[in-house]
Amino acid sequence: MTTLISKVRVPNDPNFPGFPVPDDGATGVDPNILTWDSGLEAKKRDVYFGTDPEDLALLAEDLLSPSVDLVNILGDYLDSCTTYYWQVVETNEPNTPTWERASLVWSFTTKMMADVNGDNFVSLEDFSQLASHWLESPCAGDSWCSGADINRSKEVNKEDLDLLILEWLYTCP
Ligand SMILES: [Ca+2]
Ligand SMILES: [Ca+2]
Repeated sequence: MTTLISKVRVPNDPNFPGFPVPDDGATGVDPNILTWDSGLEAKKRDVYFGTDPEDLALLAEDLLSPSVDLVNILGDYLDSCTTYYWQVVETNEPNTPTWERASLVWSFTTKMMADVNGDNFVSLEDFSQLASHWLESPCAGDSWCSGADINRSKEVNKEDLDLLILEWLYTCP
């Protein structure tokens, strides 16, 4: 059994995972995918994720590249106006790692999911965008039928309309 050596980070140390996307502290975002720059010589990566920075859950492990398909792994859409936290832990040798290096705990805050056009207000413009994609399927990839598939179910239908009504005339605090 090898004992892992956890190295102590210094700011912007290229040995550590850094430069998260979305940016640390970004607001009004709705990311499908989380990416970052790997530390030097990192071979595998685990990602931890959640709404409590003190209690993050393992989202994905043994990733070969610095990218995680957030929405597909969750199998769900993100909550509106919610701050999520995430942290990356990288190791060198996949099977017998001699070190692991953790990123800082990064965060981002989501927009309202029903704010299709991203102006931080749920209004007629969002409704008309939803209507223009009505019953479109399958919505996938990065755009989710231009955001009209509010709940990321891959179809624009009444469920999305219900979510829009729920957030009608609402802005994130
Ligand atoms: Ca809007
Ligand atoms: Ca949908």
